[in-house]
Amino acid sequence: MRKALALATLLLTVAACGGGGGGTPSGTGSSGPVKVTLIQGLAGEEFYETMACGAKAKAQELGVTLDVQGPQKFDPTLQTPIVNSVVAGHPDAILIAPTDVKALIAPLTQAKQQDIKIILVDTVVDDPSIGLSRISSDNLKGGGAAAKALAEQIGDKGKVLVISTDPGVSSVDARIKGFEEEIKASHPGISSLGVQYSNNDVAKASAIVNAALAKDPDLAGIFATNLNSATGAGTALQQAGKLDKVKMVGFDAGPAQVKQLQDGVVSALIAQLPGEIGAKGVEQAVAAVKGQPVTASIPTDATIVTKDNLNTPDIQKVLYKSGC
Ligand code: T6T
Repeated sequence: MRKALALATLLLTVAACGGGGGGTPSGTGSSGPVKVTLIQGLAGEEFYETMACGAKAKAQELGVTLDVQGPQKFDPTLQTPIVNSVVAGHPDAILIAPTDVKALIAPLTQAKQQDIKIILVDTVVDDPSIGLSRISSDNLKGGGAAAKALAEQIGDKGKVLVISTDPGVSSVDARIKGFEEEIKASHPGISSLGVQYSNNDVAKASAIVNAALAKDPDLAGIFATNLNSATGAGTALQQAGKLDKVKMVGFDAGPAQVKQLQDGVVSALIAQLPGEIGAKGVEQAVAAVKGQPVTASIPTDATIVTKDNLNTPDIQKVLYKSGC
């Protein structure tokens, strides 16, 4: 486990990126600080709240006026009205985590046509012309690391199940791809039962696990591709008394997930750097508004968290928080 986990610590150097102070943005004609709005994928969820904290700190440092908004569910039908309302207020730039690769293309195209600079954080849309900068974890690599970690946990053999949120979310789709490619390429003793979708709902993730345990009592491992899927899956394993039989690796490191790690419910978490994603998003937004160079793609680090390294200072720094 330690070998795989040591190897699986992902170091994706963050590309240097342009920054810039506040002040009168070029091309907008308006005076005063650069105005930026961060549109989260889900308000109140620790990944996006940690992102907002990073964005707020950078905004304060650069003299940027930052507004943060987000839908109450990770749902494009709820996020789109927020985008439309923000566009009507005409900020200089929008940072957004699109909740669907296709559904957010039209509203973001409207924003682009009004010369609002768009920075994509965490997730993307299928239209490559949208997003002057795209900032996220290397999710394909993260999925591969999860596969290595889970294989180590289950003795490189047995049935595994992937639980994700919804098809069409770029981040978790890439994690699934990375996971399945690694299993297929290097773990012949492991058979994947495929992917089931929790719609980012904790209770639904639990229900999926309960059904999977009934259908495949010899289930050996679970990969949960995001925070709520992992929390729900872990709860089901604990309540079913299957912690000794089924091992789990989950993406993200929110408070509930860290407790599950401490309680032995989950074997490893893959912590992203949402705070850094938010901060770099603000930097790129200011650079774009001021006509300075912008970095098109910025991959950020992801780190495997285990019981063994949880209390080290470096790991404590990457755990998500509910507010700042
Ligand atoms: O895993 C993160 C994020 O990277 C993903 O795009 C959606 O789910 C989370 O927000 C966690 O809930």
